[in-house]
Parts: sequence; C-alpha cells; structure tokens
Amino acid sequence: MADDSQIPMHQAASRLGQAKRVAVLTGAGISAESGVPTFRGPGGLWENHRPEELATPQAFARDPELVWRWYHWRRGLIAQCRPNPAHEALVALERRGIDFTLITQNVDGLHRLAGSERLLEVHGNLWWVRCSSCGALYEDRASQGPEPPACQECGAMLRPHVVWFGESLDPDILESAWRAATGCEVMLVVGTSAVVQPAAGLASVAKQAGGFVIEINLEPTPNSNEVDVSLMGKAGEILPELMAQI
Ligand code: BJW
Ligand code: ZN
Repeated sequence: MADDSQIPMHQAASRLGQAKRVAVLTGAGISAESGVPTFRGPGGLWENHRPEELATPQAFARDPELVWRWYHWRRGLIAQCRPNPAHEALVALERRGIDFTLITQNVDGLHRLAGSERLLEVHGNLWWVRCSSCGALYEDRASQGPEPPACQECGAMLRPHVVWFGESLDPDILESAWRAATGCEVMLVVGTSAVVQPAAGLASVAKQAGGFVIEINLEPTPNSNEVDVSLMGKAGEILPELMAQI
C-alpha cells in the first residue's frame, strides 16, 4: 500500500529538486526549535506584551527605557540560541548552486550564523543599532542594558535596527525581495503566520507570477488556501526531510 500522507512531500521535493530559481520566506517559526519565542500564539511574545507598547516608533518615543529593556531581554535570550536543522537545510539548499534568495522576517541573526549568504533581513537585525539623531549604523553585540545604549559618534540614544509597525521597510531590500518572489520557480514559506504586510504578501506575489509555493507550518495560515503544497509539522523536521528527498 502506498503511503498517501507522503504525496505532498514527494511533490514538493520533486518541484524543489528541479527548480533553478528558488526563493524562501521565513518567519519566527523557523527559529522556534532553537528556543527563540515566536510572536503570536501560545507562549508568543505578544502574549505578555502589547505590540503597540513595544514595537512602534511611538512606543520608543514615549518610553525608550521600556522598549530597550524588552530588546535587551530578547538579545540575552537569543545570544544563547543556536541555528537548528531547518536553518541548516536552507544553507544546504543555497549551496546546490541555484539562483537562491532567502527572505527572512526574523531579526535574530540565526540564518547568517548557520551560513546563509544570499539573505535579505526585511525587518532588520537586533544585533545592529542605529542612532536616532545622526543616523550612524553599526553592529553592537556588547550592550546588555538595562539602560539604552548611546551612540559612539554623537552620544545620542541608539535604537534597535529593526522595522517597527508603521515604519517602511528598506526600499532596496523590499525591491530585491519582490524581484526574488516574482522570479522564482519555487518559493518555500516557512514558519510565518503570514499576517504582517508587506512580507506576508510575497507568497501571493510568487504564486501570481507563476511560482510553485510550498508552505511549511505547524498550522494553517491565511496563505494556506492559495499555496500549492502545505506541509504541516516542525520546520526542523520537514526541511531536512525535503532536502533528503531531492
Ligand atoms: C512553526 C514552528 C515550527 C511555530 N515549525 N512552523 C491592515 C492591513 C494590512 C496591513 C496593515 C494594516 N494595518 C497596519 C498594517 C501594516 C502593518 C501590518 O501588516 N499589520 C498587520 C499586523 C495588520 N505592517 C507594517 O506596519 C509594516 N510596514 C509597512 O507596512 O510600511 C508601510 C506603511 C507605513 C506607514 C503606515 C502604514 C504602512 C512593518 C511591519 C514590521 C513588523 N515588525 C515586527 C517586529 C520586528 C522587530 C522585532 O522583532 O522586535 O516583525 S512585528 C513581528 O511580526 C516581527 C515579525 O517579523 C513579524 C511576523 O511574524 P512571524 O514571523 O510571522 O511570526 P508569528 O509569531 O506571527 O508566527 C509564527 C508562525 O510559525 C506561526 O504560524 C506558527 O504556527 C509557526 N511555527 N513553530 C514550523 N517549529
Ligand atoms: Zn549618533
């Protein structure tokens, strides 16, 4: 008897194995098995924190100490986390020598740490800071808080180099992400609740441009009805399995 539950996996592996142009969109779910909390759902960051109190420019203007305490807490947590087999599977995919773009909404830096190179961090990176006054931008892994760090150039207050609600994404990075989505033969959409725009819309962009879209998630998302294959389960198990089959 054939195992019907394996059909979507075979179909996904077959498409992925033949594709010369691949784009991947990842969200917090890919880092969950590394111990990084997701945003939404049980145990998610938004369970204990209201986004508008922490992840907006208005929140930072009102109470930068509170916002920095949250980021310092997250930096401390993420510093202990290592890439997992899902991050590593995407490194292996990139190294197949295909036209490859990894678009991540994550700010944790774990894709880079795993070895991914063709990487677009559309929501920034929490190990980078920028000056709210002179605009200086640099990597800062040393600040541990609790107080907000000061700019090495002008002494003004730094902010995390991330994209908050109501802020525009870097137009060059977004353009590159859009180009990858419209140009790919296969897009993998991994571990995102697909509710935050414009990143979530990249799956539809890929689909409408003729791409074959494969979603990997623990549960259905707003994208699930539109994608070609939905693989339900842990990214750290499904992605290595997919790579083993291509
Ligand atoms: C697993 C798993 C495992 C778990 N294996 N899977 C109304 C309609 C449309 C848009 C808007 C609107 N009102 C406002 C907007 C715009 C707004 C938006 O989209 N809001 C919606 C929420 C309604 N967007 C913006 O503001 C963006 N900017 C913008 O649009 O600019 C133009 C503009 C300017 C001015 C005015 C209006 C428009 C910016 C968005 C910035 C998002 N920033 C954050 C914080 C980043 C910094 C930080 O981390 O501190 O980015 S919010 C947060 O959500 C973070 C994430 O990158 C992002 C997405 O979350 P993600 O990655 O999907 O995580 P989760 O937790 O939601 O989901 C995890 C998933 O994994 C789940 O599905 C699990 O099932 C799964 N999972 N374990 C596989 N092991
Ligand atoms: Zn400065």
